[in-house]
Amino acid sequence: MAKQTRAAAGLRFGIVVARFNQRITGKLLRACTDTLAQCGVAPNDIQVVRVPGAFEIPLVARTMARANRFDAVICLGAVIRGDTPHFDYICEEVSRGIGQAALETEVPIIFGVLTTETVAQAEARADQTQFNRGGAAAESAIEMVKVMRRIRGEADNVTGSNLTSQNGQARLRRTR
Ligand code: INI
Repeated sequence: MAKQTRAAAGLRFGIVVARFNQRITGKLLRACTDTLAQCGVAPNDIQVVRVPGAFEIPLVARTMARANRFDAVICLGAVIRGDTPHFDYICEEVSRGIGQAALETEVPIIFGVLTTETVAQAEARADQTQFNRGGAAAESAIEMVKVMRRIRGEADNVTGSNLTSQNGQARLRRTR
């Protein structure tokens, strides 16, 4: 269990999570919200929006980012290769769409979407006891909020300044 910190207290996060492959995306979501909570984010400062599949993530992520209600948006999904080129179309669109939304809105939008060849690969990356991409996405979101605030010269009320990761669980190392 990671050490509790208040490093991200007061920050607000939107999470967009795909229902497709819910057995996996549910675990990503759990690790993501657990990590945010461990870093001091209040439950009321987290809004979770569910979408049918990864393809729908970019539109909702962009809309959340433009709403001026979130310091960062975290995207969670699991795209697993099947027998058709469907996988490639979805992966291309979700990655391009998330990247484009972040550049357009200048709000950190984190790519926590698994793109794997097999179900086993996806399960390994959503395992609570191993490296979990949902927890890592939460860490990246906190770090990016801090990075953007520093670049903009804004007050940085986030106390830790270096995030380190252990099994996808956040640990903050205070450096000032
Ligand atoms: N959506 C996923 O999130 N993961 C997948 O693996 C997947 N596959 O394999 O089909 C998937 N398809 C649904 C897609 O994201 C859209 O929801 C659907 O096409 C409607 O637009």
